[in-house]
Amino acid sequence: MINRRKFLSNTVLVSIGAMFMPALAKADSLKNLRPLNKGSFKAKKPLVISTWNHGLEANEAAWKILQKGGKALDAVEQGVKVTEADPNSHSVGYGGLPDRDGNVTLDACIMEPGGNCGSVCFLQNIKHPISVARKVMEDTPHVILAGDGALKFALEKGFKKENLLTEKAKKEWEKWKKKSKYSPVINSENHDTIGMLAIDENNDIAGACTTSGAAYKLHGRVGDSPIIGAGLYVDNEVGGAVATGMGELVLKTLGTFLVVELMRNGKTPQQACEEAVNRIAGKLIDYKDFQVGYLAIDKKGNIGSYCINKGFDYALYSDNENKLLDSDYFVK
Ligand code: SD4
Repeated sequence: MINRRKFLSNTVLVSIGAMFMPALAKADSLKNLRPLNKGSFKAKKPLVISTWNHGLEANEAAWKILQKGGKALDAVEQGVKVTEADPNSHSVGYGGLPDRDGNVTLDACIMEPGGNCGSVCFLQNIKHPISVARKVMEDTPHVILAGDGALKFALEKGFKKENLLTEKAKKEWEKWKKKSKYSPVINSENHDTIGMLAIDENNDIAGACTTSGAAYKLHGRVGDSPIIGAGLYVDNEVGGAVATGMGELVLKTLGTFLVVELMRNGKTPQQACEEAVNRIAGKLIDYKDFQVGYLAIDKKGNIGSYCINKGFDYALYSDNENKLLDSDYFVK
């Protein structure tokens, strides 16, 4: 059993504490940041794009829908469900690494072309939080349901309660408990939330984002992924963006809303993603110790991505080809 007080004083104050410090002092001054690169590229529509290499499999499911002339909203929901159900994905749904007390707690949100959105956070024991988020969007007057209320709603809607902590994830957690050291590792080792954006035949854009969040987080912690404008934002007139990585950095800069607003004001998706990473680097101390990756598309099918540290990749399915691409990065 972890001694809670000791854990809080030793681990949270020292390790997580660095991440939450509101300091500006050591952050890079904005004038020192790298000039923006113009390199967005255009993909043929319809298209689907998603974070990390598990996006390849998720894109396949989304593409089946897009290819038949289906809706972007259905495509992104069905796409990310593949990752939610995959026990080998340790940062999404079933098989996700638990919080420090051994609970798998899930965050997800979805946004449709009409500007409606739905979200669940701190949800436990439901394999497909993205589908619950869609029900929140479609069947309630609300945007976010959390914790027990989200679970109650899911059960009322016919979702089944199940154990999401796999033996493998439990073993990892037990190994971690021996030291109880909270030190988030950047990149794919433990950051692999799936965020997905699609443009359908009608030229409508939708997005979805789902995660079990940062491994061994404090019980009750909610990240950026279920927060509209942080983990995901879509404006059907302009484009969409998703975020992955250390949610606290994304929340502090409201990253995906920023990316979409920058595109509205004339930036390319690539420039917008770079500026959103620059914003983090310009404001937040210790940003180099963490990974954040942004992925964006505009209404014309231009694509951009950028991240803090090397190692973020994403999957693009367009023109009958599904491929994995590396993102450019800030810390060089
Ligand atoms: C979070 N952004 O909960 C999520 C974690 C993540 O890739 O994206 N991992 O902070």
